[in-house]
Amino acid sequence: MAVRVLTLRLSKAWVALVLLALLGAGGIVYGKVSRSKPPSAAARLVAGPQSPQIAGFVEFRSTRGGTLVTVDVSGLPPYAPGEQPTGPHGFHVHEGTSCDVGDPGNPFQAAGGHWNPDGQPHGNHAGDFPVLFSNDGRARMTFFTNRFTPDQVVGRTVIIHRYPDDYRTQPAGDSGPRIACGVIARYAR
Ligand SMILES: [Cu+2]
Ligand SMILES: [Zn+2]
Repeated sequence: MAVRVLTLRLSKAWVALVLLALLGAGGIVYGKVSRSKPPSAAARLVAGPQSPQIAGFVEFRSTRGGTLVTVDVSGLPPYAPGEQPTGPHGFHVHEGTSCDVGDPGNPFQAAGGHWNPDGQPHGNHAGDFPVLFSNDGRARMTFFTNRFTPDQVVGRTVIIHRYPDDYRTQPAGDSGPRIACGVIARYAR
């Protein structure tokens, strides 16, 4: 009888332990899955001739009600104050489909103007993004937009500019030279 009670208690304890382990493991797995969910679309950034050390990527993930945009870029030029300061950097989706450098003095003109499917003024283009703040050349940012799904920007381009975007000057916020470009492609799993 004593042995039976002991067995019963042990088995109850084991059930509790196994349940706790499953819950714990489930939580960890869930967290990992949500953080490492693959993007639906992504662009590898190509450096322009004015800042050839730039490297990085932009990812687009579907989320409830819109898209999470994640950028991770290094090799940005050091901040320089002035009437047109170098940094923080204007950052947009452009309507063109090519990152051909073209004229090295005025690169990436093949990327065209800001992607603007809704006929809005600059500052409210679907392709208008927050500026990138460099930390000794590195910028990382994730933000939410409900202006497009990842599929809708596949084939378009992302551009990083030397100057900040003022979000007022038409048609492009006076962001100046284009220092990096990436063609957005469907992400290969
Ligand atoms: Cu731009
Ligand atoms: Zn714009």
